[in-house]
Amino acid sequence: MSYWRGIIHKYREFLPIGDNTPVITLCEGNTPLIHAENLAKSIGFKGEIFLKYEGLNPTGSFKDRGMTVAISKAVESGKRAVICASTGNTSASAAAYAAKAGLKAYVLLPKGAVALGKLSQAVIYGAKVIAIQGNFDDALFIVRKIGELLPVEIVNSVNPYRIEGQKTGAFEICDALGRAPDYHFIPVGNAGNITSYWKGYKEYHKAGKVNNLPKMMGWQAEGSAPIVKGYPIKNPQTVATAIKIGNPYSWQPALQAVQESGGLIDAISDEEILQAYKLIASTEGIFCEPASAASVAGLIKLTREGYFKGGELVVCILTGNGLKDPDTAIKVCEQPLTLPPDVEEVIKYIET
Ligand code: AN7
Repeated sequence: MSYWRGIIHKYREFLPIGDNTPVITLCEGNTPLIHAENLAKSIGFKGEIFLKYEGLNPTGSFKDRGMTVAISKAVESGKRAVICASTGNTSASAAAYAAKAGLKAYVLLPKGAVALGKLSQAVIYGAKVIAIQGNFDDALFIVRKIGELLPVEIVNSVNPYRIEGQKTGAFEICDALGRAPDYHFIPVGNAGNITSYWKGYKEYHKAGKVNNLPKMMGWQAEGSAPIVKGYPIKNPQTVATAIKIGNPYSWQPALQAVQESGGLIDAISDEEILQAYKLIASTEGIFCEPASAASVAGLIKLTREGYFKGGELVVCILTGNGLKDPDTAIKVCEQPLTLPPDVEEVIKYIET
């Protein structure tokens, strides 16, 4: 049988999985790498763009790649409960994998700052949801303290197994392209994912699976750009709630990824993020969440500035599914028409 059994089964030799590790999987990974010709044309990019659509993971984001490893290792070490702070996606993923493993899950969310779809996921999977009257950074501080005091496994990306699992995204891109891209565009929040991808590319390169390495191009939201500014942001703001993080845990490894690869980390405005968000949907038929669109927004910005010579192979990571945050889509698009139930009334609006 050759059915897809998740990233641990596929990439076991690259992961810290032993004979006694119980594999807790929801069959994550194997997400599509989509050739975005329409998008390239509409932004005037003279190379190839591929979109890695991580929104098609089991809970709708890239977090599942890390969570299958973190939860499997938590079970192996005898833990009965897991805890995380989250802007939404980590909590959805932790709750689902904990449900599958039969563990208790505690998720701390910044009150009023999590997209409704993500909150609904944490609740239905049976996690104990605690809304903190503060931001993500406050919640992560509390989680790390509790992790020191109680035998509960932290499943934020402070947990190195999360980074290990997430690096499999890089393996899939290399397997699909037969090489690494020239440029890897990615949104940056807590900075775990950019760290993971760089680790993955380097390991695949070292193993002789690819001969090249990409430049790592990270994108933060302007009102929430501590790494770009060089200091923590006390009160981060952005429409892209997933990356509304003022003091990222993986700050240093993210900078290292950018420096080693010859890439960059920069900021993009909310307006540019929302324009990219709409453009990805209207040109490629792909609905990602606002934070995910930061990668494409960054590509658009650099293309306009004349950064590229032409002929480059670029991968943009679309980290999460747009259905998690329908409120934002409805807010930024034209409102639906309301008409009487009458052919004559409706036909006025149909162009052929
Ligand atoms: C869609 O869920 O931090 O730089 O608590 O949900 O690895 O943090 C989410 C982050 C990008 C940023 N895109 O990744 C959380 C959380 C989406 C995200 C990021 C997140 P990192």
